[in-house]
Amino acid sequence: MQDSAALNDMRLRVREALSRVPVTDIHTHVYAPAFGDMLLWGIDELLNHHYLIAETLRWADVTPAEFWEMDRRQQADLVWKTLFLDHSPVSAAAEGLLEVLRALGLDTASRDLESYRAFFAAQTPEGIVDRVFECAGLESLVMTNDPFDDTERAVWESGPQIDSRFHAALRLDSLILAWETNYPRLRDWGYDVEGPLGGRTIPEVRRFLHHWIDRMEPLYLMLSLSPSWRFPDGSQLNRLLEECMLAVAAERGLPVALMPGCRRQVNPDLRLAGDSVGVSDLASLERLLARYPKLRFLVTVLSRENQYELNVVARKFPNLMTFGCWWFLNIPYLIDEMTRMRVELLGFSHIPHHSDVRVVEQVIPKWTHARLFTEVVLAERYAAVEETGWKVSDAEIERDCRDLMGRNFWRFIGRL
Ligand code: FIX
Ligand code: ZN
Repeated sequence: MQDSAALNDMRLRVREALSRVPVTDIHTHVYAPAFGDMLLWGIDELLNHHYLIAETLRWADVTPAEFWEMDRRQQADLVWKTLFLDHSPVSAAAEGLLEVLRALGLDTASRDLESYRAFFAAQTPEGIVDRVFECAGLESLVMTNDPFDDTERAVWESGPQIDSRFHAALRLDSLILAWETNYPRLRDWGYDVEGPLGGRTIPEVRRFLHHWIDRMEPLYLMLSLSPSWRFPDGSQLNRLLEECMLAVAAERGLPVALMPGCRRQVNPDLRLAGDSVGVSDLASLERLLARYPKLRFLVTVLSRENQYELNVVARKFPNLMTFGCWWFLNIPYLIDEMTRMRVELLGFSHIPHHSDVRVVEQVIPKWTHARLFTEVVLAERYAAVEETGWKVSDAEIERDCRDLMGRNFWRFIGRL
């Protein structure tokens, strides 16, 4: 049994260390200010986050179709009324929004949505970004960048000056998962490709990838995978994965981020909120890791049931770096469980948190929770270590925290 005074003291030491270490958020869906309206911020965007929309549509007396007919402000009003006034905002997503308001100095007790709107109306995107980076203790973040998104592609093609705290990640779901829909667009852009991957298709897709790597300078290439993904299986998907994505990653010395476990659009009426979860086949992941020992894979898996197995896979393959508590896993209950399991199975050789935020202010609650559970778990583990007579210094605690909150990522991707 751990002595509670010793544990409290250790919590203070870890908290202190965590307050000093810079955070890198390795996967988000926010954009730098140079991307204009693609950077989501402000109270109406916070209320219209798809996590809250899914919760609202469980109560509200409107159909999804009626909801999408409303304008952004009416939608936000409905989310506010349903989740904050008609019921108490206890879900992780709803409470997180209140943490944003509090951190920005707004009075949550007033429940005055119009005063929150007035506050945000007086801000600029650059000002909000600076403020939330400061509040969240964030040094840099990684965006999710899709060349098939017309608005985004136009920005990249205009040669934007991107805030150096925002890094790119080249997302390939549109290319690989939606090949049948999107290969004609490659043809429109001058690539000599064919639907069944014949002729010059593979070298031409590689040429497309090189072009976008040159343009975006991404830190990694990225793909989500359905739970039904199996490897190897000779499928078109795996050919695009191996012969294009992994081949180019190897040529360019880039790591690959894989995200298995998402079942897209189980309820398309909910749009972005309509995706679900399923248990993935991690033996397939093992076979991939074994086939490509020189490639580095960042992996997060969506189902809770896969987490223990994923840690065991990480023990077998140093070319695997697990990261974050993805999406539905990003609730206090599971962040606590997952961080504990990872630290006990892997020590410090993992990346415990990423935020996945879509609205920039959301980094505040995400990183508050990330730090809190890192503190709770590490304090217990350090206290257990010290009970043996071993002593950990403050400098060692800070070193370990720096690794978890940023340095493991930069080292793994070869940029440290
Ligand atoms: O595929 C992904 O990167 C997911 O994180 C998102 O698409 C998802 O909609 C999300 O916002 C989860 O947090
Ligand atoms: Zn994401």
